[in-house]
Amino acid sequence: MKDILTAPFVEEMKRATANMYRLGWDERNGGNISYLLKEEEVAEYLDLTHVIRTIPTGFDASKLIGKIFIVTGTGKYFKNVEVDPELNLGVIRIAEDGTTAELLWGYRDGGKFTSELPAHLMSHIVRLEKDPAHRVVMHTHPTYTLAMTHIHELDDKAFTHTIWEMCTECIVVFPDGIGVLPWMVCGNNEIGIATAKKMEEYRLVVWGLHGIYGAGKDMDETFGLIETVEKAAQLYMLICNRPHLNTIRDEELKEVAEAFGLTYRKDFLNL
Ligand code: 2HA
Ligand code: ZN
Repeated sequence: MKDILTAPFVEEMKRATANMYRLGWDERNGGNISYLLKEEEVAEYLDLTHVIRTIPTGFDASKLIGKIFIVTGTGKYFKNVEVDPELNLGVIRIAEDGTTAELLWGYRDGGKFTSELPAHLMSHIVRLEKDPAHRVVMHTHPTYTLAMTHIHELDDKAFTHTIWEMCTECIVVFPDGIGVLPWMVCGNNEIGIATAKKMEEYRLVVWGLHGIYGAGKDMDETFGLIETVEKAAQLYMLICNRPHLNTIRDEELKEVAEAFGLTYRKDFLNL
């Protein structure tokens, strides 16, 4: 059995959390990541018959029975993941009952997975139905995206349109747009259901006055989606109170989307 601290999936979690912390997105215990792993890759590092303990999830994830995830821990700080992965991360498998997580590694201090597990697992279920290659759900508190939710209308079309307008590449990176939820209480099944509903249409879901969710087929794609939104939101916050001399017009957004042969949200343009 190989040492799990050398596993590529642990390394990817360390790198992602460290990057996000240093970008200033994940203060204190802010943010969480879940990453669906392949059974055969985990079996190189862990005895899959050895369950350390079981933890109730509080909701039914029957569609994910037997699936294994590496997940950031509740109350744990992104800045500490790279220093002590076994304390701050856990590898869990959804048990036969669909409502229990079997801990295979991690949460060494008796801890458990992120309080946002409902939003993560419900999003995984929806995104896997859209794309069997889907793997990662990431939640974070990027500063400018969050700032933008204070001053911008919280509507899918309006928000996506403003972000697309900020830089040419945005429509190329997320032609499917951004879903937006109003302020809601976090950490419960209700926000999980609302997030997953948006994930039927989008890989990006903004939580008004809280943060953002991204979903993708690997860590780079998911991180890249969020950092592109954040870059555009930063541009918006830099220019929103100045006269706009130039803008990317809707005909030009259409031109870019067509030049790249993309299926995009045509109904989000005013043409
Ligand atoms: O895990 O970000 O939304 C801490 C959070 C909750
Ligand atoms: Zn959060």
